[in-house]
Amino acid sequence: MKKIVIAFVLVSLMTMGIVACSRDGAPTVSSSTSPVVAASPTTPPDTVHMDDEQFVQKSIMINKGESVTLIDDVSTLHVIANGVWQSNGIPLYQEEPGAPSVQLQVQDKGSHQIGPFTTAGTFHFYCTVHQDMSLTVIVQE
Ligand SMILES: [Cu+2]
Repeated sequence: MKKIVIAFVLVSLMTMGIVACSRDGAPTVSSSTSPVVAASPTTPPDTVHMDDEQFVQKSIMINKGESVTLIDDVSTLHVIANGVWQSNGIPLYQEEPGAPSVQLQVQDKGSHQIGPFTTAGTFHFYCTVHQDMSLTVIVQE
């Protein structure tokens, strides 16, 4: 009988310890996710993420003079250049008038800025490694 009581007390103490720990952690968590920063705590504006073989979004709209930050969410290598993947599966390198010249590698969860875009218009970029991985940047006046 004594052993059972001791075991019960031990379990109770352990449970209390866990509850105490989680209570200690709670205020820290809630303060770090305050409404002020909740809008976009990790993603600055004008950011496009990339997964294994695609831009997570196909297009982005920015204002003239701004740049776009490409973020590689995985370790996959992406080689970004001016141009598009055509519907026949063949890439077309084309540097559109007014577009910043882009020829860059992003890998290992790194990030890279393209721009600034100093001319209003619609500009196309593609990944030379992954078929159909294309991004359209729309620059507003
Ligand atoms: Cu790619």
